[in-house]
Amino acid sequence: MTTAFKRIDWSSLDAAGKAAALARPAQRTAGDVTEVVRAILDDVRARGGAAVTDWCRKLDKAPPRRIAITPEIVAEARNALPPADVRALRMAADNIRVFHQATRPEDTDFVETTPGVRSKLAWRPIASAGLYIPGGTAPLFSSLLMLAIPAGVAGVGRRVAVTPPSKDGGVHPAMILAAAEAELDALWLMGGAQAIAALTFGVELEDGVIPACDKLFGPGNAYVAEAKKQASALPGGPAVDMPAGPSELMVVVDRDAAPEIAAADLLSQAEHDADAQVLLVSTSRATIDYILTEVEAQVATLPREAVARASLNEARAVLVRDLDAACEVINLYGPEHLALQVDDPEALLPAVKAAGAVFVGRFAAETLGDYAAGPSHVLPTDGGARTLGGVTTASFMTTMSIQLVTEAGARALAPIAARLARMEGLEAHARAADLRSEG
Ligand code: HSO
Ligand code: ZN
Repeated sequence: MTTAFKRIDWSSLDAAGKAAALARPAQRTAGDVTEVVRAILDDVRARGGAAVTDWCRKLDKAPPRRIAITPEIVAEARNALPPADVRALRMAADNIRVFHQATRPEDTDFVETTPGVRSKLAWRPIASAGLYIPGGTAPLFSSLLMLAIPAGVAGVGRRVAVTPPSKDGGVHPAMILAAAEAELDALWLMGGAQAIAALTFGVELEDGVIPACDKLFGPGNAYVAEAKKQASALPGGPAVDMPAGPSELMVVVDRDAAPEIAAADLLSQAEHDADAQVLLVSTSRATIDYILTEVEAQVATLPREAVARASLNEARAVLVRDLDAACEVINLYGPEHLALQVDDPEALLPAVKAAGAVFVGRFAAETLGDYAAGPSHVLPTDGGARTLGGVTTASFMTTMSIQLVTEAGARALAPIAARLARMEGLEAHARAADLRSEG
């Protein structure tokens, strides 16, 4: 057996050992990424669209291009795909829409804190969202659905989707169909830090105008992630959804788990990226052995074997005494995806506090969630799940409080506020309150 999983015996570790055992490996691509991204952002700020076009030509060998999602283009894309592919995409889009419509947050009721003083929280969509759809080794049209549909359901007025061109400078027909399913009016073919710069500053390009966006969403490579970070740090810069690094999956199994299923799930994540993180957690050493043997058998048959093997080099298999310890591992690591393949997985849920998406039981493959179950697959990595959820309609919205005060309410509350204002030495505040309760 040659899979490279690092074996960890959890009960032998102290607190520092546990933290070290679960540490994410340092990213290979740190180096000059920061400087390159800074140069691109500075250039686009100074020169606008011309700079974006230059960087696109230089890095992607194609100028930025706007593809209008017209009925003709959509028909052409549909004809380029087998009907079953078109139906699958439609079904995924429908499920994503239904889930996000049902989970869109609603305004609260008014709460009366003092007679005559009523407040509530109201949700509003943000005005514009920039959606980055990664290209890389595979065109991830599923990520377009997972961002643009929630944004649409939230009611975002302007959704600007960008994706790198394929090697021949074009776009996969499924990307066009996904854009149509999400009711986008256009798709911009451009990628990398220059696309993030365009969405940050707003630029005029040959094919049209890209508006500066209020918030930027979506996963991407190290340059894209760094560009989002730098953009959001600019004065008045856009907000960003979350830091998104390499994808992660933690599979928790007990002795009765099906090895071929656990192995298949681990590999489904490992094939994404050489930096993808996969972890197996089990109460049984024998089960770990079965699963690792199965991983080895399956990986050799994969078209993306080399990528998967590179990822497996950083993979870990953690032996735990019981499922309480498994939950300790989960919550310390905070995986982007968590699969619970144990006897009574739902019983474990209350103890699970930190995971982007939880796949419950042997039938809940992460793959189903990646494409079609409904919730967005844009999720926090790198332990972000300890404090952050994945993309939802709420990610595309804000709350504002609305406060209604009657005359009686003002009489009751203004003296209190005035007193507190004077305690803080803020006389103008106090007078503004006094005016409401006098007379
Ligand atoms: N597992 C990826 C999403 C994805 N999988 C897209 C297939 N296509 C990150 O959550
Ligand atoms: Zn995936």
